[in-house]
Amino acid sequence: MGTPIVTISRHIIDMERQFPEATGAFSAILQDIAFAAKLIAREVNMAGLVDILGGTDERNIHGEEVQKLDAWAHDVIFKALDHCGHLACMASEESEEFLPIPDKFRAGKYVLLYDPLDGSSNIEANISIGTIFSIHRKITEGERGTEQDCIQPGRDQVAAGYVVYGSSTMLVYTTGHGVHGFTLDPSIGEFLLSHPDMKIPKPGQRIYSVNEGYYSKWTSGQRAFVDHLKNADGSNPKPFSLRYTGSLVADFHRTLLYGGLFMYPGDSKHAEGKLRLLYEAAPLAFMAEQAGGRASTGEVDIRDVMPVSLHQRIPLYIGSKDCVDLAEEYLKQDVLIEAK
Ligand code: AHM
Ligand code: MG
Repeated sequence: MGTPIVTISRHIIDMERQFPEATGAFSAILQDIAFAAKLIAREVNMAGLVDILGGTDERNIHGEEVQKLDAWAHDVIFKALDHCGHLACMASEESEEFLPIPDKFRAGKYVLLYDPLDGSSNIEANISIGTIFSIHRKITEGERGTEQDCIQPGRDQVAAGYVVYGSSTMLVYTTGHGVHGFTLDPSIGEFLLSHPDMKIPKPGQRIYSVNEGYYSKWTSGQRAFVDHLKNADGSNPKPFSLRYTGSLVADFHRTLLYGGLFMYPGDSKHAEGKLRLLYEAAPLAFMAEQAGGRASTGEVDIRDVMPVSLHQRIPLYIGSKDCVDLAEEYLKQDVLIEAK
């Protein structure tokens, strides 16, 4: 007998069996997310073939161009989960307001937050893009969810994960019991367990990942840190390698597999950086922590930040614990430099 083939459904059910109090709600939500991911994977793979590329005329609330596939993925995830009966409400990076469950459907006790298609500006270049999600418990009274249910600290997440649409499609998730990765076998349409209990390697590869084009806008501490990593200041025996795709899920996935760190710092123009706390930073922080790594704002753990609004941005330093710790040390020396 060879190694058993574990589908994502079997894995979720097996995990849930270990917890007698589990109701099955969780399995159902994760399975619906996996279903939506398959639909999105199919569309992403077809993107070069069909007339689905290019932007709509609309801009999202962050002032960025919304590409058709983003809007479509937003709808697909909502519709895959609105009727499951386990969600009180949802919130998506592509929607200004939180998303109530339609009145015609039963509401449940969980809340889903998602970034339907992160890194979508990379679609036409065939660079990997991704979906990011996290699940919280509903915290307010009443049958239906409210915006307040969506605005919770990362520390209170009950599950998080992402899907990377790359050379293969992978779904990676945690419920707080390790990080597990599944690869989509397109011939049978199933996610199969390919990366059980993922850990960021120690020592990890010496890789840093950042958009260094913003160097002139960075603070002195941020500049000093990157100068150290690449040994521009002569302080590092061996320079780190730089890898940056501009697609957070792809950059994080590599960091999870190889180690090193990804960062999207604040700068003199955007003190909070670019990435969203609830849709991007907090879910990946849960994954990093479960894989033995860390995620920080540069000052405090991402998971401890109490959000104040749905679309709030936050600086992000994430990956191997030693690298994130070192970033924090350098950032303590920060003196803000005027933008050039
Ligand atoms: P998006 O949510 O609009 O796709 O933007 C987020 C993306 C991340 O995937 C990536 O890390 C970052 O934007 C890249 O930004 P930049 O081009 O400034 O380096
Ligand atoms: Mg995004």
